[in-house]
Amino acid sequence: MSKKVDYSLYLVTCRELLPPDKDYYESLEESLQGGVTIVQIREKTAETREFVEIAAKSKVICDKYNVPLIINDRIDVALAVHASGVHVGQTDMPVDVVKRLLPVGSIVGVSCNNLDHVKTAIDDGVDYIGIGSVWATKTKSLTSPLVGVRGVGVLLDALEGTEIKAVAIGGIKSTNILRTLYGAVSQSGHTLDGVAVVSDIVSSNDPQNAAANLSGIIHKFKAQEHLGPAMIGTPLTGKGVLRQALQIFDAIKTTSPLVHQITNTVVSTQSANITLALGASPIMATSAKEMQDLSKIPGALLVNIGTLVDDTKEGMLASGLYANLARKPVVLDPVGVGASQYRKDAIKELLDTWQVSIIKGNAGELAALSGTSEVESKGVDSVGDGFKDPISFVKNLARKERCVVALTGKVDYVSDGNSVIALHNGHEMLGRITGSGCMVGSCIASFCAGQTSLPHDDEIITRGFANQYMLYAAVGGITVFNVAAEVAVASGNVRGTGTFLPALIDALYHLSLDEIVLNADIRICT
Ligand code: 3NM
Ligand code: MG
Repeated sequence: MSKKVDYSLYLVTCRELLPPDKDYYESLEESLQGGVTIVQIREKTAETREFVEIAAKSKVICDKYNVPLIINDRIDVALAVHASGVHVGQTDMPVDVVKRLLPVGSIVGVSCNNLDHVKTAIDDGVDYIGIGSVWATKTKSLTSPLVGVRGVGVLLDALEGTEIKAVAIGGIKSTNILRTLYGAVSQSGHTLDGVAVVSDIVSSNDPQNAAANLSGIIHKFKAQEHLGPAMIGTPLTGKGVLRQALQIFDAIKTTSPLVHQITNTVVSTQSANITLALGASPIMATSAKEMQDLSKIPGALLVNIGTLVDDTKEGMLASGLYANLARKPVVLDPVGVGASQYRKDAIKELLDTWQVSIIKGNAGELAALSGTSEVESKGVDSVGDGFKDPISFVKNLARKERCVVALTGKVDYVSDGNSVIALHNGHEMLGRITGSGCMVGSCIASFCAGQTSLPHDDEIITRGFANQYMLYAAVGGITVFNVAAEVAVASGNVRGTGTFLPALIDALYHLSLDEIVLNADIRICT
């Protein structure tokens, strides 16, 4: 029997977190008025009599709003107040016993932290699972590792083909809920049925507003979920993509958008110069303390981990979060991520903290990032010929990370998880100077900023990190840089690697639309 339950905004109560002087029942009712769709009463220290009284009174309030009431852990309390169901943890009463004790049709949910938990929950035939903790939280002392936004998707995969619903829990608030909803996705594209929240609602003086805020984001997200990668005018043509890229190129020249770059110490000057040559405006700030201010300026963010240290990592974590909030595109260049465990851990932390719009890397870097050993790296360089099937690789990684992926190499491959585009421009001199990959990152970020400056008549909640627009930015950034390299060598001014870099900057500075059209080699892969 299927129970029609709206899990989208799942409130878990906690009297200890109420603001001073805030009445528990008043807070509950206000949060229901704000759009909470299901309530779990969670009492860890109340005596049984008190728990039953709270549950009974809460039930009356929830009934008024036609919202199901779930009891945490206590079957007896649920039976006593005719609750809609029970939620149990991994060390609570086993689900088969819970189901035997509760009336037929009751909702049974279970907390899951890993794949084994989910598999057991499927065998037990629960109605929903609570996946957590996704983010760090002070509300509950955690005994299991954090799942992380990207880890949720792996658990959602296991639910494919079942009717079991899923909510995420732990540290979810108005500032990270969109990242949570957008980033937690199964391979076949299923997202969460809802999010469960304690402190962001309960500890608010205005729980109605707090709930309405979350509910608003959830509903907008759900309404726009169908606007996936397919939104790009399909079928794509090389000419069509080029036209879009040229439009952005033009927008960069006319609006000179700011491109915030936290990059490595080897390349920062040339990255700033290449950005200027393109007509955009670089700012190379690294301190976490200035990230909030910088996110207010429109543009895009580039994060490059080439010479990562702890302090800059703090700046990167903060900058991406603020960029997400401001719906500003974020480009990640995971330089040399395969070289050390420190870099691997850092990339995981960055990708679990914010939603990236574009990931750009060579085969070795993207292999390390995705956890495959198919391609090895030597320091920051990729070893060997790259992937056997680069087209499938970029497409799958783009789906998994919910972003555009650009794999650089002799041929560059760009995918939004739907289409794959091969770019055949470039010159072998690029491989002989330092920082050409990093400069490509600057060009892509400049195109993201240019894209953001273009007028849009539709309101898309995930705009800043929505891949449907970022595909053109990635193609544009890579193409103009590579065409500039060809033009630089053809100019006859290059005598070696020393003169190549200034010739490249000059070529990009003077690059015309005609030159791009004449030289660009953009091919749609089938
Ligand atoms: N269960 P907040 S985390 C009740 O991981 C609960 O199963 C969790 O509170 C789990 O929204 C959690 O304030 C607390 O972070 C969530
Ligand atoms: Mg429990």
